[in-house]
Amino acid sequence: MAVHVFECIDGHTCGNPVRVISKGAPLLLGASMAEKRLHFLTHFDWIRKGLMFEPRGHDMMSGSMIYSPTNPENDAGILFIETSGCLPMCGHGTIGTVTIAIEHQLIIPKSPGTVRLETPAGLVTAAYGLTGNKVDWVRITNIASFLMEEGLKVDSRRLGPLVFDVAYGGNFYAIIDPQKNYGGLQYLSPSEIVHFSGEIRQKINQTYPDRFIHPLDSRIRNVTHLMWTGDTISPEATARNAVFYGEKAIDRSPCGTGTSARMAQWYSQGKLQAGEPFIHESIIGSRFTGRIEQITKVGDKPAIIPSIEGWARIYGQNTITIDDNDPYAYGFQVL
Ligand code: PYC
Repeated sequence: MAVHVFECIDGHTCGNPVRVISKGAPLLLGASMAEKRLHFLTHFDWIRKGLMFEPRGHDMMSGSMIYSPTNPENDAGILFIETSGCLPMCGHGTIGTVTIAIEHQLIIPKSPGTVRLETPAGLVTAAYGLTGNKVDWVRITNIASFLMEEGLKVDSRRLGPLVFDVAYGGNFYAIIDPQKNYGGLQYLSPSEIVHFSGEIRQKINQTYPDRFIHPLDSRIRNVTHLMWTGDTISPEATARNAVFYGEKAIDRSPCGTGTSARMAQWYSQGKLQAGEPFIHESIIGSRFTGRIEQITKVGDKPAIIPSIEGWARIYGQNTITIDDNDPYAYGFQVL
């Protein structure tokens, strides 16, 4: 029996939480963050559960641990932890982690103003702007994102037949745009999104088994996130979305990997060109600005290299203990 102590710095990116574990992260084995992620999931997942779920966290809690890079040209490696697991890539998590790491000097970049980060999904660079020692904004250049499938069908118990596209932006997204049985995000309440999404995601992965696999990394597979789209709140925004993930979470930020996936969808459908700003609004109206930086390919699929700019703020520091003697040491969720 032991009491495990974790020093945490808590913040949020455009409303969605980011808890950076500054002390107490376990030593991980592996030649890349993808391998270290698997080592963590096999041996240390209790840490994620204890720090993310209730009573120390909540349904939307997410965070990260910072590691030395495996390639000395890079500045750090990053492991994302969430109630939903360990994502290959997390946009809001990267923006928040970079803000916290720069302000608290957890990462000293080799080239001030840019952090080169090894994520399980690949190399991500993050430019940032400072006023004094506060980070005002972070712009990440994400991994290659692409439209995987278009016009697939699923039957929702509550909404009836729905058509969706699947795109990758660091996670696989089923994107549900307005159509006959779904008028748009503005017609659904947040609790309806949570109630409808779990069943739809399960049916999508059951109906299309082994269909959504990253062409270059078969460890990244299946639709994990659902994106509901709809009318913007502000006339300045290009588009709005609500991303469902885990069992009960809706991203409060506009979702970095989701924005990347949606820009890839728009690019492939001729609705967005390289260099055009894509102002993506979240369920609470917070915004990321995306841009297509480069056109590329993933396997035989046309792909984009997207950038996503947003901001994060720190709101506290926490020393959290996980006591093996606590019946809820490894958290719980009320579903
Ligand atoms: O920003 O990429 C993101 C993200 C994924 C899940 C929650 N946020």
